[in-house]
Amino acid sequence: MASEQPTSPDRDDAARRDAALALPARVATAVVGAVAALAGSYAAAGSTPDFVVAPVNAFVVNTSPASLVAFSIQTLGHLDDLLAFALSVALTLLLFALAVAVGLDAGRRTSVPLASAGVAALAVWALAAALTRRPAAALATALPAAVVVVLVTRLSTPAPDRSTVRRRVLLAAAGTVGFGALAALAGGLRTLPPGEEMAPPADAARLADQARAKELADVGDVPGLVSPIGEFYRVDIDSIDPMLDAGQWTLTVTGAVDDELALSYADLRAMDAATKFKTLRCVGEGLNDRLMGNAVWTGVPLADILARAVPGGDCGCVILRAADGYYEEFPLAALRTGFLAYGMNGASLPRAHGYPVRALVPGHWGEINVKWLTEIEILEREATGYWEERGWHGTGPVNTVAKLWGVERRDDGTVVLAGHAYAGTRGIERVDVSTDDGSTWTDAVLSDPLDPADVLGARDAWRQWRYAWTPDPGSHRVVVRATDGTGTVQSGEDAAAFPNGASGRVRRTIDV
Ligand SMILES: Nc1nc2c(c(=O)[nH]1)N[C@H]1C(S)=C(S)[C@@H](COP(=O)(O)O)O[C@H]1N2
Ligand SMILES: [Mo]
Repeated sequence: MASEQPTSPDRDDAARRDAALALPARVATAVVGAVAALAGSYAAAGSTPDFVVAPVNAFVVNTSPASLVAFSIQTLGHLDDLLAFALSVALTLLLFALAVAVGLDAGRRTSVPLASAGVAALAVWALAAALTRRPAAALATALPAAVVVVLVTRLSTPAPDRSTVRRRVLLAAAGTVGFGALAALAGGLRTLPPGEEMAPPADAARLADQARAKELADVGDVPGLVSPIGEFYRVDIDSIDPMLDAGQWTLTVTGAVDDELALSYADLRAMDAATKFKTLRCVGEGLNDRLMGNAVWTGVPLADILARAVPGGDCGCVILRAADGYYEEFPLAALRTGFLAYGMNGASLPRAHGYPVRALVPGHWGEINVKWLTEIEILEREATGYWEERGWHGTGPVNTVAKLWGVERRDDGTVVLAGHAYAGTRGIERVDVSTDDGSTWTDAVLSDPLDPADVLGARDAWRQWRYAWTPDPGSHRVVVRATDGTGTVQSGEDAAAFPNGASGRVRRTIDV
């Protein structure tokens, strides 16, 4: 005899609820919850290493195979950073979506009210805390994600059907967009530049005036001799820069030294300051690219600090370490001529350029000019720097280069060619231009050299050049080359930036 299976209304309801929250709805809820979690994190942390995307970005960057990094820097240039960042955001969203999904799944296995939201909040919090190691700040990710889950899974009688759940997901998504906008504002305020105010050093204004006075007239839109802070190129391993508090910052000098030192920001500021020009150039830039800039830097000569520590060690080498996990090894002799900068163009060193303190090493490729500097370790034996582990050779002096950044055709038929030339501490002696593919050469006009104004007398700043020319009709192959202060002419051998820095001469075809 068939017995009637009594169906409890409760179980019916649970089944309905479960069916309404089918896979597509759970996926959508997980994604919306993940977006809310990221927005919450951004609202609390801004664009700082406490933002949950930052550690994922650091992981992506540090685990990318060297060959891929070299390839994408050369083919994508700055897009490479953007791509890595987009990938990091996507990966972070995926991780948080999984955490929310864990909650949704747990909720389906129990009739405890709000179990989904509770478990989702816990999973999201644990993930954020593990990524950022900031358990308290991680709450800012858990709360918005939990609200999304509550909005979708909250109990109602009768249990929601699919279309009700769909409406709820849309509502949660719309709410998350609004919350995201507010979070963007709040995060933006959190990321205001660090507040250290610096009275402009007198020398900074004097040097800026000097540079302006020495700039060549009539070079079109070729940049001036000092790069404004907002235009100074930037190269960072991570997309999100460290945000350091000068009051908490210390620089240690460790390793093979007679006296280990720990210097505070106040200690540095109390030392005798110097202000000087220095040009920086990235080893990874293409021959005629613009990852090269010049600024007026204020800070303390490293010789004064090393004199206190008294370095020894057998390799004559040193490694600098930074708050973003970056490290570069190079000869101690180069560091002895170096400089710790806390000012740039008369203002406090900006966060993007290493606030509160960066190293500047005369004449060397940008990469050993370590930003957000935290430690100088004098080594006993050779080590390998961040970029050298990835195949680059960028710890030495820069290659000589003349850039062709301006080609201006005048109504009277003149063509004005102009650009910048840089050879590190060797200085630029001459720039020649050929309009016949290198058969004959003519001197360009050069801007007067910027004052060494450097305690060490090093002439480590670029010069502008200009060449006005009245071409015959036809096609002309223009080539430029610089000669450094030792009389050595810029190499004519073409090489890509990887691994030793671009070499060869900038060429351009000009049709008249
Ligand atoms: N801590 C740290 N220092 C760093 C880098 C970095 O990623 N992290 N990039 C280096 C590279 S490759 C260059 S070319 C210069 C660029 O300095 P800028 O960003 O101030 O122009 O900084 C160097 N110092
Ligand atoms: Mo660089």
